[in-house]
Amino acid sequence: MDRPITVLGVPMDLGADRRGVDMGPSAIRYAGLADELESLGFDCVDGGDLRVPRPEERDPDAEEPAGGRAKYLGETRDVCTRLATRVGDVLGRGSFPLVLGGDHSIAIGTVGGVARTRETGLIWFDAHGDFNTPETSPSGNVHGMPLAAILGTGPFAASEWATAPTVPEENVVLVGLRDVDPTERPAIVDSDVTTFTMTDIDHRGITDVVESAIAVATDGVDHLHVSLDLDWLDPSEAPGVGTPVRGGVSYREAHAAMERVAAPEVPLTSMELVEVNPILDEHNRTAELAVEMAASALGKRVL
Ligand code: Z70
Ligand code: MN
Ligand code: MN
Ligand code: MN
Repeated sequence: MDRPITVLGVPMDLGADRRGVDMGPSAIRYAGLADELESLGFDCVDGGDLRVPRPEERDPDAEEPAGGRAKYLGETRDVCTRLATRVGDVLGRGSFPLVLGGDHSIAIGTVGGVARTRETGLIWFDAHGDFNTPETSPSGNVHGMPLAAILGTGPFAASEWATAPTVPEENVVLVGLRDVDPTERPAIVDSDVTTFTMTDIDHRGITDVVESAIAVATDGVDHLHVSLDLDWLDPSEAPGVGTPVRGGVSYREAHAAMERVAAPEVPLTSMELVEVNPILDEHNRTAELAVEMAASALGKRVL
C-alpha cells in the first residue's frame, strides 16, 4: 500500500456519563485491528495511548464555562490539544491517523489536528447530532458537543476549538441521525451542515445517501475525515456503546457505507472510531465490528 497507518488510542471517558469507553482502544486492538490492517497490505504502526486522567481524580466542574455546563472542560482541552499535535505529526510524516476512542469528545482533538495543515471535509456517522454547546446541553457531557466545538457554533465561536476555515461547514455531513435534543436542533438546522437522518436512509437507501454525503463533504476540498460513532449502528449489531439508540443502520448498510468511502476517488486521509464500551458489550463484538468498519473503509474487498 502507498501509505502507512498510525494507530492512536485515546482512553477518554470524561465526556460521557457511562463509564467504560476508556477501554475502547484496548478492546479494538484486542479485536485484531493491527493484524487486519497488515493483512490488507498496510504498514501499521501503533503510536500507543495518550495519557488521560481518571474521572475519580478530578472535579468535573473545576472549570466552568461562561454559561451552562461542560464537565471536565479543562481536562478535555488538555487531551484534545495533545491529540491534535499527535495527529498533525502523523499527517506530517505522510501517515494515515486512525484514532481509537474513547468518547466522541476526542474528535475535537482529531479534527483539530487534521485542520492545522489542510482543508478537510468531514462525514460524521452518528445517531446523535453532537451539536450541543455548554448552554444547550441537557447533560453537560462534552461528547454531545464536539461538532459544535469544531464548527465554532454559538459560544464555541471564540474558542481555540473552532477549526474554521479549514473545516468548512458546507463540507460537513451528518449521516444516520435519529436522536437530536430539542435544544441542539436549531443550531443544526441554522447551520450549513448537510444532514441525512435515518428517514433519508430508509427512503433513499444507504448507497445513495453515502454517495451524496461524499460528494458534499469533498466538494472543493482535497481531504476527507470520517468520524464513526459506533452508536450509528443499530444496538442489535453494536450493543457495546455508551448511548445505544434503536433504529440504527444494519450490519450490511454499515459495510456498504464504508465500502463507498473506500472508493479510489474518495480522498480519505484520516479516521476515528469512537464510543466503543466493552463493559456493555457482548464478547467484544462491537470492538470487532469497529475493526471491520476500519477494514472496509480502508479497502477490504471480498475478491
Ligand atoms: C446528548 C447530550 C451523545 C454520543 C451520546 C447525547 C449525546 N445529545 N453523543 N452519545 N456519542 O448529552 O448532549
Ligand atoms: Mn457522537
Ligand atoms: Mn452518538
Ligand atoms: Mn455558515
